[in-house]
Amino acid sequence: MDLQGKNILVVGLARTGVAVTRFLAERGAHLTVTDMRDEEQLASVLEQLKDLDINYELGRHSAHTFLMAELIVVSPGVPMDLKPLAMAVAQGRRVVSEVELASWFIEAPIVAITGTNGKTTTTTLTGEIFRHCGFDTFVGGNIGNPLIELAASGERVDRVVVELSSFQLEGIESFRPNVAVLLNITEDHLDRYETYQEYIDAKLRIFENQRAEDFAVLNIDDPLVAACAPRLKARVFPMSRQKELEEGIWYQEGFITFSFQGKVLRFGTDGIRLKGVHNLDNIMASLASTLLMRCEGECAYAAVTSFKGLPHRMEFVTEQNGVAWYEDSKGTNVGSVVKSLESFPGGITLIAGGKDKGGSYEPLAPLVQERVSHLILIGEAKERMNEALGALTDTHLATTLAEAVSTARAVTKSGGIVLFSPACSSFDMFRDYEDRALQYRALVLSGDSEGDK
Ligand code: UMA
Repeated sequence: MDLQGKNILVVGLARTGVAVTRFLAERGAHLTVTDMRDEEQLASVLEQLKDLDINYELGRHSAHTFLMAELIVVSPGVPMDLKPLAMAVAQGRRVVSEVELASWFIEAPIVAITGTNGKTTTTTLTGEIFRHCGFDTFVGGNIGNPLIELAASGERVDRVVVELSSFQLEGIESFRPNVAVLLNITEDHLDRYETYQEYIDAKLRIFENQRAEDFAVLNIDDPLVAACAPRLKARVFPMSRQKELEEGIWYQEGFITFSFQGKVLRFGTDGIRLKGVHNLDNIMASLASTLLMRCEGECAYAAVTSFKGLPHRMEFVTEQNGVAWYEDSKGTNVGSVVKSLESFPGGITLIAGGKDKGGSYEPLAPLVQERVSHLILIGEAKERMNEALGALTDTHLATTLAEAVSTARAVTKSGGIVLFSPACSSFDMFRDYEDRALQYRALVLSGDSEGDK
């Protein structure tokens, strides 16, 4: 697509917006950039872009600016029902997400991965397998580095692995992955979507432009995922931990079996370092995607066995006075915390809470009752979580994370586990989930030095 002289509006100027702006400016587009944050709040970002000729509309979004654009590129964090955006769409303006824009300039085969949980682990592992098997691979998307960075670099790669959120999928038109993976769907982001169905519909758009020669890797143990199979144009490649399949990938009694067009490969799971039943889904999805895209079994398996997992996902921090402290700051929704609680048989002190996304906390109730000895709640969500879960176990409300950690230290007996797995996003009290993780670790580790005194 020729961008020279085109009137393009970029909405949102954080990580995605900066990369998109640079990419478009370098291709001669006539650019306007708008963000609700003002000049002062964006000072460091504006500094990075000061060599470019750009019109800015900061601290507000005006309908006029949106209507003047021939093409509007939105960041994932910008809701599509934003009034000026909705007006622009109604008047026939073209609105796309950064992923859609990037895909116009990418020729390499794409594996796209979505689902409520496990996306980042699966995306990272899929990238590791491709690289280990000798394919030059770009890994990006919701994982942190926008896909447009690949287009901007002009680099030629053999494979692209992209993690996609429902937000990014909302703004696609022709984006077509050669392999699309749907891991699972549970309630999330009800602060952005009016209904759970809207969230599901956004996720399912990953398959929208696929053709018969493409693959849809589906976790058929999840009824919502399995239900979409009959409607897909791509070849369905099922995965399961519950049943043996004629063709697909499945787990049974210590072995993962991959079967496709008469080729059958078996991989033992004993040698795999990544633990937890939910990780079997992530591993199967990664193996399926890479084996379907010309990786050899032996080489793919070698990459799986050497993979240690991701930061901020059920990370062991330290042991103090017989208490093991874990950090799971990436546990940003209820489904993810369910998986984390399932990893321990009991004796858990759970620190949870943060920015409330409007979903139900009820799915946590059985596990809280069975395995959580103490529940410590923080953040905006604490009252609502307390209403749903507070009566099920010994529950404390804390004003700060420091207070939560010190309460956990006081109530957890030797042999117990303290798990920080918020079930919420971090933006009420922290910059992001990484900042939240680092603050928690610092607070926990300060207990190490107190113990030395
Ligand atoms: N903004 C406006 N108007 C609005 C709303 C926001 O101008 O109405 C501005 C904000 O002031 C801010 C910018 O838009 O300056 C924020 O954009 P953004 O939220 O899209 O932030 P990025 O840094 O570009 O990060 C995004 C993804 N963020 C979200 O989806 C919220 C990152 O996913 C992703 O890694 C990055 O693009 C690169 O692709 C993060 C995330 O939290 C990890 N994702 C959610 C999740 O995983 O649950 C979906």
